[in-house]
Amino acid sequence: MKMLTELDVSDHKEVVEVGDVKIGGEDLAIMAGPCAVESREQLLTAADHVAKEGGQILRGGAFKPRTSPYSFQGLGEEGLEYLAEARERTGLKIVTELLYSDDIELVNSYTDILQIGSRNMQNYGLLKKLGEVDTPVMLKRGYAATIKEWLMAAEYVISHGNDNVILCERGIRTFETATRNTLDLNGIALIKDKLNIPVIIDPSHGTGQRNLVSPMAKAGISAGADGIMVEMHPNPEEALCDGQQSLTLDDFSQLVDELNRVAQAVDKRLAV
Ligand SMILES: [Mn+2]
Repeated sequence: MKMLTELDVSDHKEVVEVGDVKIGGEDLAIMAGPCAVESREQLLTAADHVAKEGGQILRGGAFKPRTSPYSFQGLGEEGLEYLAEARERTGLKIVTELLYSDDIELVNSYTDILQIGSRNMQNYGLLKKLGEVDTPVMLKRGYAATIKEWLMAAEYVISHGNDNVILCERGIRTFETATRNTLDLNGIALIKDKLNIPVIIDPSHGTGQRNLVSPMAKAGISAGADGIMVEMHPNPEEALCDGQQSLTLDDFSQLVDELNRVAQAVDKRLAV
């Protein structure tokens, strides 16, 4: 029973509604798009393809937390404007990362889901501020965080007033170096068993390799995830960020087709 108590998150929602898109329950959510918003043309090309294949949510970072301060840091508000234009054009919802507390008003004025990245999972000041908005928050797992620490981070947002929380498993750092991270499918099965809080799987960061994204996306859905978030780029070779793990447009089409069959096997459906 101790274990159950430790995994308890108060008043969480089992289904989070993002406009008319439901995350959780019987629906599978598909979130896709480039790691970073690089240009208007790049983003709109990606958005058109996500919409064409039946995805519901467009991802794209306007503020990028990069390991090196000399790497591309994102387009900032210009990137948010392109995301808003893509939403207008396709009807897709938008998910984008909020990196700094100071930007919460700005990012919240554009996005449908506020993404909190792995490096910010335990930024408690930021988490408390997220309690003050109603916008759904997608909380990525810290790359060195236990499941309990991750759930406690979610609890920060919920206990400060925002129960629209979605978790995202994106892999953790282990002794294994052959892949970028180790995607913790145990965590998905455990959370769905104990809590039924919505969980999205991110096999792009979880593996770091394009060829592993599709198999691990399917594995994540089989383990109980409520949807996927994948990186997809019109031309991954030219990507300014995470090209090696980005699907091509054709790869993405094939993945959606395969996910349809996996969804049937686990009594879920691709939400439209
Ligand atoms: Mn990325």
